[in-house]
This record gives sequence, structure tokens and C-alpha cells, in this order.
Amino acid sequence: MLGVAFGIGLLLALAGGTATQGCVAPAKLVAQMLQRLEDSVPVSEQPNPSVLLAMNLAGATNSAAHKILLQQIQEDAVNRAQKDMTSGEVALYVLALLSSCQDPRHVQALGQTVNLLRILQEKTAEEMENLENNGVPKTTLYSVSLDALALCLEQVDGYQKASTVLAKELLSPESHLSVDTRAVAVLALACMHNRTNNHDMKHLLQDALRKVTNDFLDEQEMKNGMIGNIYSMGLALQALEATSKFYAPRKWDCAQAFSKVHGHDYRQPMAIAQVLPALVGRSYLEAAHVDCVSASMSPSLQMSPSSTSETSGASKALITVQYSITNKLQGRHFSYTTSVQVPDGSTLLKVMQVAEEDKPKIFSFQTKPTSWGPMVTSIHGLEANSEDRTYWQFLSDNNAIEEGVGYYQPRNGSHVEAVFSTY
Ligand code: B12
Ligand SMILES: *[C@@H]1O[C@H](CO)[C@@H](O)[C@H](O)[C@H]1NC(C)=O
Ligand SMILES: *[C@@H]1O[C@H](CO)[C@@H](O)[C@H](O)[C@H]1NC(C)=O
Repeated sequence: MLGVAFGIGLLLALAGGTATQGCVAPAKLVAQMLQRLEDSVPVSEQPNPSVLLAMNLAGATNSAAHKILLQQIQEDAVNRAQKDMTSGEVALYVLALLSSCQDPRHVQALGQTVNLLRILQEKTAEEMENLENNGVPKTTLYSVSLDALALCLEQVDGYQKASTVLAKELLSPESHLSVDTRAVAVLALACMHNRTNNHDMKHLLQDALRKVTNDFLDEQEMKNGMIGNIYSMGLALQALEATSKFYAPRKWDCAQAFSKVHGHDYRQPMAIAQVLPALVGRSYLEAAHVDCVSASMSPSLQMSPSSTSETSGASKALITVQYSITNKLQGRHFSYTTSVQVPDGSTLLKVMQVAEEDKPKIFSFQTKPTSWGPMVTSIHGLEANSEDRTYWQFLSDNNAIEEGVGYYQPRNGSHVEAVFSTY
């Protein structure tokens, strides 16, 4: 059983309070989240750099899981970074390694060495080229924000132009970026603001930072603590913790926001990885400031193994779910609906599997593993495509669902739709 290792710095931080006064998570909650992250390492299909980053920011660097994950990240980087990773993935690997006190310029594994920073610069340049030619990046502005953040923390060129574009986008009245994207962009701009001496640039960054952080505070006030949804809270809290000087003299009611997070039982490793840094008063901006020496000497606090006995969903009672698939976007249009019975507590994935078993010619589908769990890539032979910016969107009774098909549990009598859409 893997123990949870606490950095002594974290224990002190929890006892004494950090930058966010009065807003530190109970040690028990932090320990439980770390345990879930560690438990996820041996069972996840691909190494998750966000998990390593979160462990490092929480000062929990002593576990066997941490060691295994670091090794996997290094191996994956030499194998896949150049050919198969998006810019944002490379950025997350850089942040993970940086926070592990490893030099991303020389990642060594399997007898090979790669320079992840050079790869990140190249991939960021591609994103910028696409932005200039097509008005949209090759992937998403979320990834571009991660790119700018990682390059800025490492102080290598390539983030200045990206930050300018992001700042202008954030200030544009037509822009409707998600809370998640704005939060990561805020972290990147805060880093850039600290690096530049150019007056006009500082002003632009300041304006964007002031606008977004004030919008977050407004939204929190209006929605009783919530900024975006429960899964954007981690990044939003990180952003607000790191930028108090940009919304001063306004004060942030962090206790109200924290209570939302405390009230939610985060189970997905990726969700925990985004929320845990905020709960210990840190943000991705501090990826370069992890105290590696003291962390490696810190004592280890053994936790009793967490109970993994999930209430195994399958109580016998059956529920009925309407399930539709619709394409009115591309090629031959189609629309099919079926009614599916599954045990109460089943995931949407289960509903889709039962529909496929009943009518394989119609309800066939495919998924790919991602950091957030299985993502639906194709239904009825129609595949999502990042070049066309298409994807399968999921709605439940006309509202976009807030979790993936591997976690979302449809309610009795609800109508779930998969709609081929663009982003
Ligand atoms: C960009 C984005 C998208 C884009 C991805 C486009 C692309 N090709 O890059 C699109 C629009 C396709 C998308 C779709 C969805 N998304 Co989304 N997405 C994001 C966002 C803003 C950034 C992800 C990212 O680029 N990470 C950086 C890269 C480098 O890391 P990555 O691991 O390679 O990222 C991949 C995965 O994140 C994956 N992905 C993106 N969203 C989702 C959602 C789920 C459930 C899964 C399994 C995978 C997945 O696509 C990324 C690119 O390949 C996150 C925000 C966040 N806080 O993480 C939300 C987020 C991950 N998405 C979310 C949701 C709910 C969805 C949808 C289920 C929405 C819906 N109702 O249909 C769908 C997925 C449906 C399906 N087909 O299975 C939630 C997940 C919450 C949860 N607990 O599971 C998040 C956290 C937003 C939020 N705060 O609600 N998303
Ligand atoms: C700003 O930069 C200085 C010097 O590089 C660094 O010590 C400080 O921590 C940075 N502050 C932030 C908020 O990033
Ligand atoms: C679901 O709804 C149907 C019809 O309203 C009902 O007969 C059935 O008992 C419900 N199932 C559960 C588990 O509540």
C-alpha cells in the first residue's frame, strides 16, 4: 500500500496559514486527495503530468507512486513528445518536470535525451502561425495558455507573442472563453507581467488581468461561491490566489469559494490534480519554486489506506434512459433515438454500450483514453476531427453534461443526446 508523504513545508503551511489567509484546506482532505492521486498511478492507462505537478506543489514527493510516475513521464517524453504530443501536452510535461527539479532541456530515459523546451518552442510557434493565418490556434487557447506559462516560467523565448494574443483575446468583448481557459491564461499573463519591462506591454497585461479576475469575483458573488462549474474551480482558485494585486483593493472572499470545493467529493484524478494546488495555497505559477532539497528530506506521514470499496453502482433497480445521436453538421445527416434500460447508478458509457448491443449498426461508437477518462471520438462511424474542430457533445435534458461518459450517471427518465458539434 502506498503511503501519503507530506512535505514538512506543507504541514507548516497547513498549520500556519499561507498567502490565502484563513483559506487552507483541512489536512485530512488534502491527505485523502493525495491518496487518490497516488492510487491512480498504477491503474491509469497513460502517465498524467498534472498528477505529478499536483503532488510536487503539495510537497508530497516521497511516495513510490511519485517515483514511478516521474519515471513514466520521462520515458513518455522521449518516446512521444516530438511526434505525438500537442503543444499543451508538452507544456504540462515541462511543468511536471520543472516541479520535480528536473531540467526539461535534458530529459533522459531509455538511453535517449530530448530537449522538451525546444520542442515546446516549436509547437508554440505552430500554434501562433495558425492563429495568424486562421484566427484560431492549431489546438485551443487553453493549450496556448499552458504553452505561454511553461515557456515564461523557464524564461525562454516564445511566450511574449502568445501572451499578447491571449491578453487581447481576454479583453475582447466578443470573446467567450471558458473559466478554465481564462484561469490558465491569467497564470500565464501574471508570469509575463513579472518578466517584462515594456510599459505598453505591462499595461495591456494589467488590463487583462484586472478584467478577468474581477469577472471571476463577480461571478462568484452571483453564484454563491461558484466560478464556472465545480470542475473549473481548481484553476479559478489558483488564478485568484496568484493575482490579488491585480484586483486590489477589492478583497476576495476565498472562504466562500473554498466551501464550494470542500463540499464536493472529487474522485477523478485529473479533477483532484487541478484543485489540490489551490487547496494548499499554491498555483502552477510556483512550479519552478518547489523546494526540492527539503522535500526530499521530509518525513513521511503514513495514512491508513483509503477504502476503495465503491458502492458498486449495480443495485438491481432498473432505470430507463432515452438516448439520441444526431448529426446535422456534416456529410449525411442522421438522427436516431432509442430507449435503454440499465441498473440505477450506471454510467452513460454503460447506456451507450447497451444501446450498441441492441442495435450495433446504429449505435456503434469509439472512445480514446485521456487525462479525464474515456472520451467519445466517434459515433455511428462519424469521427471527431481536431482540424475541423468537431466533437461529440453530450446533453442531458438539453443541458451540456459536466462530466465525461465514464463518470456521468444519467437519471431515471432523462434524455441524453450526443450531438455532433464544433468548438
Ligand atoms: C479544450 C477542452 C475541450 C475540447 C477539446 C478539444 C481539443 N481537441 O483540444 C472539446 C470542446 C472537444 C471538449 C469536449 C468536452 N469536454 Co472539455 N475541456 C476542455 C478544456 C477547456 C481544456 C482541455 C485541454 O486542452 N487540456 C490540455 C491538454 C494538453 O491536455 P490533454 O489531456 O491532452 O487534453 C485532452 C483532454 O482534456 C480531452 N478532453 C477535453 N475535454 C474532455 C472532457 C472529457 C470528459 C474527457 C474524457 C476528455 C476531455 O481533450 C483534450 C485534447 O485532446 C478542459 C478544462 C480543464 N479544466 O481541463 C475542459 C474539460 C476537461 N471538459 C469537460 C467536459 C465536461 C467536456 C464534455 C463532456 C462536454 C460535453 N457536455 O459534451 C466534452 C467531451 C465529450 C466527449 N466526446 O466525450 C470538463 C470535464 C469535467 C469532468 N469532471 O470530467 C472540463 C474540465 C471543463 C469543465 N470545467 O467542465 N473539451
Ligand atoms: C517575479 O520575479 C522575481 C524574480 O524573477 C521572482 O523572485 C518572483 O517570485 C516573481 N513573482 C511572481 C509573482 O512570479
Ligand atoms: C424509473 O421510472 C419508472 C417509470 O416512472 C419506474 O417504474 C421505475 O421504478 C423507476 N426506477 C427507479 C430505480 O426509480
